[in-house]
Amino acid sequence: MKRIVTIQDISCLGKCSLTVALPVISAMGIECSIIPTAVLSTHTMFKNFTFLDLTDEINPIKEHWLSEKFEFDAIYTGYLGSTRQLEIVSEFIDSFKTKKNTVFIDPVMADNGKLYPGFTTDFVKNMAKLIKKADIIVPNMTETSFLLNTEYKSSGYSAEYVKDLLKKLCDLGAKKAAITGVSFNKGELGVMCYDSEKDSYYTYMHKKIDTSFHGTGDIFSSCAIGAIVDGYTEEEALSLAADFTLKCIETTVNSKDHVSYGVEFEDCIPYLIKRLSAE
Ligand code: PXL
Repeated sequence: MKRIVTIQDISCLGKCSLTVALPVISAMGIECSIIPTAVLSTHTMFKNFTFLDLTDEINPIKEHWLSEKFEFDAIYTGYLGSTRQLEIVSEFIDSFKTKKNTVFIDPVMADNGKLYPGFTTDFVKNMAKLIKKADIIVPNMTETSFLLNTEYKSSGYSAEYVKDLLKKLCDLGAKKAAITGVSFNKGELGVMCYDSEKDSYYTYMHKKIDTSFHGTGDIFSSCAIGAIVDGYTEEEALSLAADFTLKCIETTVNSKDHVSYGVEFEDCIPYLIKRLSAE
């Protein structure tokens, strides 16, 4: 069985990070090993969330795994909580990177033009260093602007503009970069990707639903890395992940008692499995 290790927090309520990665990756028929980086009562959209830092557990877990000679088909990092954690995760990647496996880095730290609570420009600089280790990174437009230290544009940009951003992201050291939440026309949203080794671009657009929910980035990333490990090309994986995320948002919007702090992805797992068996 294929195996992914994902390194991110547990937000005990509010579906995101590990509470999304585990069910989505498992549903795709892939073992999901985890390194929890912190335990929070909720994600950081809520006030007064608790935060237990688990940074000191990462190296002991790594040492044990090395002694057992465990291997991973992918290393997928999400929400990381501190500069020190970034350094330790960087060493973890060095220890478990092989010629064949995929390092997938989602530089979770910002959205809608702003850093999430608790993140600093020092963290951003260190995230820009971590992504040198990535086979593929998947920042949104806001994270891209922080990584490149450029202005954040919420709309009114061209495909050429995004292509330039993608090249600059790969200049930071990632082999491939995909920017999520890209929109050129009203009512349309999608993902654009650049492969620096092939010098080729890929765009996948779908309809835009004008509501935003927490955790959708984690759903996208979990599905994308699951599909890559399942043998999909990066392009196919990104398209599937975009479709699945859209399906989760549509389903949530259509649910009478939905909340803004997490999408109803559970109801969309059968869709994902059907797509996987059909393709
Ligand atoms: O979905 C990204 C995410 C993950 N983990 C925590 C968060 C967020 C986004 O805000 O707060 C704790």
